Parts: sequence; structure tokens; C-alpha cells
Amino acid sequence: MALLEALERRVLILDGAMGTRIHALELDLERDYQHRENCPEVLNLTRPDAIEELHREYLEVGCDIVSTNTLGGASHVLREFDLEDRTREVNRRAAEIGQTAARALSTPERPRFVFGSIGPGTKLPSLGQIEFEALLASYREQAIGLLEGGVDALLIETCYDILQAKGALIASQEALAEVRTRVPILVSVTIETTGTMLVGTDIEAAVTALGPYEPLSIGLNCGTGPHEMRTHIHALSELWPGRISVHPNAGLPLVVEGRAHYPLRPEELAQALREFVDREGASIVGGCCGTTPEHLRAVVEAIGDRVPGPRSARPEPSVSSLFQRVALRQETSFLIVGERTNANGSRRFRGLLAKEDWDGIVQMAREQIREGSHVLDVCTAYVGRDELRDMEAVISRLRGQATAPLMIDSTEPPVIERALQLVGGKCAVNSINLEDGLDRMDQICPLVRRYGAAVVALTIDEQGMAKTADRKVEIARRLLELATERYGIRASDILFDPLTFTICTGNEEDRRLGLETLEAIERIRDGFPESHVLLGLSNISFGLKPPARRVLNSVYLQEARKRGLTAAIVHVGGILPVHRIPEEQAKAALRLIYDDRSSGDPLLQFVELFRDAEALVRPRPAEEDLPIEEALARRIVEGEKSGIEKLLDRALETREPVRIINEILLEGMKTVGELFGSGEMQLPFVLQSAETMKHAVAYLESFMEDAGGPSKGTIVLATVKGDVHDIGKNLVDIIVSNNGYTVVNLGIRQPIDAILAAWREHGADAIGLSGLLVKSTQVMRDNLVQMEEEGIDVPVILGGAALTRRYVEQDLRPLYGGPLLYGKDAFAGLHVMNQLVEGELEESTGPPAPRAPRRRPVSKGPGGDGTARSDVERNIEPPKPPFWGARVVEEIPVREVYAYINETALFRTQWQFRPGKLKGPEYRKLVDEEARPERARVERECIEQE
Ligand code: THG
Repeated sequence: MALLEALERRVLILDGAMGTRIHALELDLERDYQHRENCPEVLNLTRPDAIEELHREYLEVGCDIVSTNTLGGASHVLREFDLEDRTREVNRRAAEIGQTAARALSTPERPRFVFGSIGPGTKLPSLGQIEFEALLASYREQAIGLLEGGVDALLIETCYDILQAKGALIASQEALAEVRTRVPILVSVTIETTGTMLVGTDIEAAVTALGPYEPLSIGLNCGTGPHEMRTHIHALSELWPGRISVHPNAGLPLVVEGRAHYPLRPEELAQALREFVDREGASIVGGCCGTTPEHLRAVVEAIGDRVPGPRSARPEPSVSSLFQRVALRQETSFLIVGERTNANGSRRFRGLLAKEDWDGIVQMAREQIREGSHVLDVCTAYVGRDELRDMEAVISRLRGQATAPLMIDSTEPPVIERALQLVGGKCAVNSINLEDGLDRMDQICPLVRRYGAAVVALTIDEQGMAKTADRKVEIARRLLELATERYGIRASDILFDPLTFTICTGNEEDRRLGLETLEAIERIRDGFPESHVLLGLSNISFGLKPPARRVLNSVYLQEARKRGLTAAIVHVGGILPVHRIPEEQAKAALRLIYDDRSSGDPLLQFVELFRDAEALVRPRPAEEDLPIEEALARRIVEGEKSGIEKLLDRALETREPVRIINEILLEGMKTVGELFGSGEMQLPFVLQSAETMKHAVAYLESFMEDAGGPSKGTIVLATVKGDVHDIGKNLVDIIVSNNGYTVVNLGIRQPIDAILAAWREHGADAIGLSGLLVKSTQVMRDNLVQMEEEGIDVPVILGGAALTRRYVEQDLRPLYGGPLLYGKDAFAGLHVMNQLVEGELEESTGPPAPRAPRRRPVSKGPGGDGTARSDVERNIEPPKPPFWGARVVEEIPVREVYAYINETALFRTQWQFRPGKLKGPEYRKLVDEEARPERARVERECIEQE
């Protein structure tokens, strides 16, 4: 209570390093350590006086909180020193030592606190180095000892495996229940210089996984100094509405004469922490490795009685994988849950399961992600096989080899629990219902809570599956009340599934089932706005032949989305964009869905249509019969890349590779842009087209002659953090690299630190930031602010659909000292690069940039300069997330591309150089183009659509 009151009043200061201080004491290996070298925890038993003295030093300089000497105090760590049996005692003693020191300096106005430190341990559960249950047992022992010794809070710190952090959290909660006490739990993770936790988790994914536990605070410690933490603290502050803690190292250590030397001076640490307090609203600050009482004295002085700065967190209900967060509400799409990793839903999956072809299953999962699935539904229930064993085998592979969060689809509580124990991210559980009254809920909801998951809630009750909208809504209300009130699940973690049935049986009573579901979707959306609405889409069409199913599923999906559907379990590859469905079929599907009998039986008509449909689809000329131009362009528009090489080979017989790109492929992309602009093509299909384009260009590149000459210059391209859209960026890549420049394409979701690291590494001349989402414009702003603070002035080009010239030039330009350019489409990047190398870069306003802006960045930062790391075990092979790393595109001069793109640049996510201060003909050409009313219309529509 006193702790919470104190936190209400002001920022609290945590102590500094313990480990490095203990090393400095040079204690006796035999007497003090009892031959347990590297086990500082034993000193709680043998040298309580020395530990108390270290605490007192921190309290005397004004720290509010000391943390116990128990970083390695979990029993699985103490086992390595033969101290496992004394786990409780070691931790209890440590807490008592802390309390003795704290009480001595406490006053009523300034109480001091003891946090029980719980460290990362020596084993990574996400890599299978320790079983989850064993991990829990170990941390439970430690936490019980700390609580018995009277700590004011439990501080789970230096987490580098998010699954370990979850384990420590669960164990701590259990310990609280066992000791019958209530103290807050705080969690602090370690983000490496790579920008993620050791196992690959970024801060947003970490917040997503930890958030459901509602700890007193989430924070960062160790790994790096405060500087490297900035972007992560900022992201944390945006996403996490609770309190924030920060205790960094005293900078990145340098090895001087064989010893780690932490370079950050006390005032520098204090200054950085004060910024976290003022700007990001941090509530608890202190130091980690390399910080001393002198550092903390400076921190106390700098922070004084400050209160945390204002916060404006925008929490987003999400799920996560080991690697990344996925929002349950998608800005430009619905949450796509891949249906194929399901033994009931895919013959291929069943076959792989039967053969125990685990790699094949990983392959299937990745295919679904490539197709656009955000989340994967996983079900291993298959008669004659052990569902639990299979789930374990599948999940333990997918967790490290697929980037998407998982939806655990099972009716068996033990299977669900086993899966949840394996995943460091935040899963969704599929599903709960009220079929047996509360029985199922009582088994599954506690698991959802315990493992911090989201949950799918089916509208089924004691009377069976709800068929009318009224019943669906009524059951949804009951499910929501129970889940939130009885089990403490947050409404924002619930996805209602109003279950659709097939409307294709021909039974009179089934015909309106789809309609009732649509009605229920709308009423659930309106009635329970914090929750989400999901459907297993393919159910609607059971009984029909595959071509008819695809059409009905696609049309029904569109109708359901209009009514408020936010998520669907689907096979993305089987969804047709409605613009590609012949009008007659789409209309027949609508009549079927709405049970429109005005022109006869809609089901009969629909089925009838597809008897001929095969003929109807057939007349579409076969690829072989089409002129090569049309065949290839069709491939691009339809986003069909498999086997496209054969077509390209055919085209290569008569054309240069460059001309194939210019004259055929880009023509296809132009059509895609037009379809998208007019709303006839949805984003996921645009992405497939872009993917096909990329694939084709990569193939053609192998036939192009090397330019031979040196690169004309280098640009780093990236889609900003939190954004996955990269069509525009990839087009810039194609165009710029084909004009003799080196392009370092970092891919999507890039934090600014990674972008700057690439800029330094490659000595790039410019940076291009891209992003489609509205929130990406904010991220770009933050990035520029950070670059400015770091004194960087490399030319930056911003591109993306949500940007406007006004925003870039009027709002952002004043924030950044270097040249800042608004790129409207693909050739803007090329313009900038050309101007850069000619030293003629000009912004459209403000004074012209000085000549020779090809300032090469000075290489600095980790690696190569003797920097060393903190003393955490690093001899571990982290799982490799299947990301694409940096790619350097070969340099090929393709002059024509530029001119060609110039003509066809209608595509809205392409970039275009700001036509304002360009000279001569280029200027006029661009202005002309801008003035084209057609173009303006398309743009306006795009912005409105956003
Ligand atoms: N709601 C919730 N969960 C669900 C469903 C739901 N989980 C399972 C199911 N329904 C959703 N998953 C699928 C998966 C596949 C198919 C339908 C639903 C499907 N498969 C084809 C078939 O069976 O004909 C393809 C078979 C193959 O490829 O071999 O239709 O509603 N919460």
C-alpha cells in the first residue's frame, strides 16, 4: 500500500548494479563463497553484512528501492551450485537483509522499499532448454522465499525469453496465493542491441504477451545503455497504459585491458533517465550493470520529486508470436486466420501429420503466412492419433519457425494447456461455449487467464448452436458476462463467433441461416464494441463443389465485413477478390445469401450456374493460347506467381529482360493500381500482385548483364516499424536499383535503429522510409525527431499512401535538419538519388542543400571496436525468425524504366518526387502530370478510402 501511495506521489528511484559491485568487493572464495564462484546469492547466507552494506550505499544516496541479491535465486539456477535445497532460505535471507537496510533509512515521509529480484535464469524455455512446469516450480520456490522474507514487491527482471517472463509471472502469482499475501509484481525485459529480446521478441510483442497479467509496471533493463533503449521505451509508452520502469546499463561496455568498462558518466545516465520520466512518463528508474552509487546520486538529484510526464498510451488489443504483435483489429483488412493447419480442415495437413512430416507442416504454416494470414489456426485432432503429442510436436516447431501468432483449436483442455505452455507469445484459444453449461468454461477460461491468451467464444449453449440472431446475441451476452466477471478475461480479448452453417443443404429451415448470422454480426459489433467478431468462413458453403464454394465464401465474406466482421478463419488463397468473380455468379451468390426467391430458387440457380460455370470459367483463354504480353500481365493482375518462369522464358526469346519489365510487367501493375484505386481490388490481392512482380523481376535479373561499373550511390529503404506494407517501397527498389544504384532494402516493420545501423554499415547516401498506415506517419515523425537528436542529417525521403505533401513539408520538415523530401511515387527516389550524386539536391522550400551531400556516416556502435557485452550467457543459438534480412540488389542500368514509369505512375503507393523546385523539362512534366484530373481523382479516392 505504502508503495502504491508513494508511486502516486512521484517517480521512485531504484538502486544500481549489484553484480558488478559484488565483484569489486573481492571476497574470499573459500570462506565467503564456499567455493561457489559466480554464485553471489550464497553471500546472502555467508556475508549478510557485505550485502547490507551495498544496499545501504544506494539508500544513502537517496534511492527509494533496493532490489535483493537474488538475480540467480531460482532453484534451477541454485542447483548448479548445489544450493537447490536452500532456495527458500537464500531468498528469505536476501529479503530480510534488504528490509534491515531499508528500515534503517526509512522515514514516514520517505519510506524505502525492497523489491525481490527474480532473474532470467540459465535456461531458455522457448528453445526447449527447460520444461515449463519445471520452470514454474523453480520460480515458485524463489518467490515464496522472497515473500516470506517480507519484500514489498516482486521484480521479474532482465528477461530475455518472453516465455520465461510469463513463467516467472505465473509462478509469482501462485506464490502470492500460497503465502496468502498481496504485493505487486513488476516485469522488466532486456532488449539487445539487435532491437529484440535474445529470442527475437520486440517490445510490442513483449507488451502484448505480458499485458494480460496487468503487472504494476512493464519496463526495460540491462542489455544496453539508455540511449539504445529510447525507441523501445517510446513504443512501450505508446502501447502500454500502465506504469513504466527503466534501469539501463551505464552504456554499452568497452573492454579495456580485459575488463568491462561501462562508459556512461553519472550525469549522462541521470539526464537520460530524466528524459524518460518527462517525455515517456516513466515511474520507476534506476541503474543496471556498471552503475554505481555515484550514478544513482546523480539520478536522485536530477529527478528529485518529479512526477512522471503525461502519458497518451493507445493500447491495441493484440495477439503475438515469439517475434511480433498482430492487432486483433486490422486497419486495412480483417484479421486473417489461416485455416489449413487443421487436421479436420485439410487433407494435406492430415497427410503430413500421419507421416509426422513436421518440416512439411512448418512449410504449410509459412505458405499461409506468405499468402497473407495474420494468425494460424492449429488443430491436431485426428482419429487414431494422440492429439496432445501432435499438438506439442507442431507447436514446438511453429513457435520458432513461423512469425504469425497461433490460434489453438482444440476441444481438450489438456491439449490447449500444453500448447499454451510452449508459446512465449500471446495465443488465441479456439474456443469456449456454453454447451455443457459452465463445465467447459470452468476448464478453459482459467487457462486463458493463466497463460494470458485471447479467446474465441462460440454462440452455443445448453440448447445447442444458436441459429437465430436473437439467440446468438443472447448467448454472446451471457458468454461476455461470464468471461469477464467470473473469470477476469478482458472484453477486448474475446472474439465472438456467431457460427455460420452451410446454407447449401436445400432444407427449407437452413436457407436463412447465413442471413441470421449476418444480422448477429452487426448486433454483436454494436452491442459489444470492445470485443471482436470472427467466423469460420468456409462453413457457409459446405456441400458445394470447390468452384462454387470459392465464390460463395468470397461474396459472403464481403457481406459479413460490411456488417462488422473483424476476423475470419479462411484459406486466403481460396478467396476471390469480388472484382474477379463474374457478375452473374456474384449476383447469384447474393440471392442465395439473402434468400431472394423473386426469380426462382436461388440455391438451385447457384448450383446450376456452376454446372455451366466450369464452362463459363473455361472460355477464359488458356495461358498458352494468349499472346505472351497478355499472359504475363494477367499473371501480375491475378497475383499468380507459381510457374511464371516458364512464361518469362517464352518472353525472353523475343525481348530483353528490361523490356519485359517495362513493357509487360509494369503494365500489369498499372492495372492493379487502377483496380485498387477504384475499390475493385482489395489490399491482400494487391500484395499478391506485388509479390508476383517481385518474383518475376528477381528471375529476370539473372538474365541481365551486369553494369560492370561501380554503384552510383546507395539508398537504404525500409517500411517503418509497425507497418507491413511494402509495395511502394519495393517498386522504388526495382526502379532505383535498375538505374545503377545500390539499394539496401531492409523490408517491413523496421525500427529506426535498424535503419540507421544499415545506413551506417553501408555508408548510404539517403534513407527512404515507407508506410501505408495512418499511424506510420506518426512513426516517421518520431524517427525524424530521433535522427535530429542524434545529429544525423542524411537526406530522407518519405513515401506512403497516408502521407500528404503538406504534412511532410509543413509539419515534419521543421523537425529535421537534413534534407527531407516527400516522395509520391516510384521515381521520386530515383530523382533524389540522381540529384544527390550530382550534388543538386533541392527541397521544394527552404534554401538549397549545399553541394556534395554525399557525407558518409562514420561507422560506430557495436562490433569491431572492442565493445563487449554484459555478463549474460550468450553462447546460445537463438531461433532464427524467418525474416528477410538486408538485401543488396545488383546494380543494373535500365535507363528506360524511368521514362516508362513516368508515364504509368498512377499506382498510388508509388513515390513521386515533389514537383516544386525541379528544373526545366522535368519540372514541367511532373506538374503536367499532377494537373491531370484523372490522377487527382484517383488520389482523392485513395485518401478517402484510407
Ligand atoms: N469457428 C471456429 N473455429 C473453427 C470453425 C469455426 N475451426 C474449424 C473450422 N470451423 C474452420 N476451419 C476450416 C478448415 C477447412 C475447411 C473449413 C473450415 C474446409 N476445408 C476444405 C474441405 O473440407 O472441403 C478443404 C479440404 C482440403 O484442403 O483437403 O472447408 O467455424 N471458431
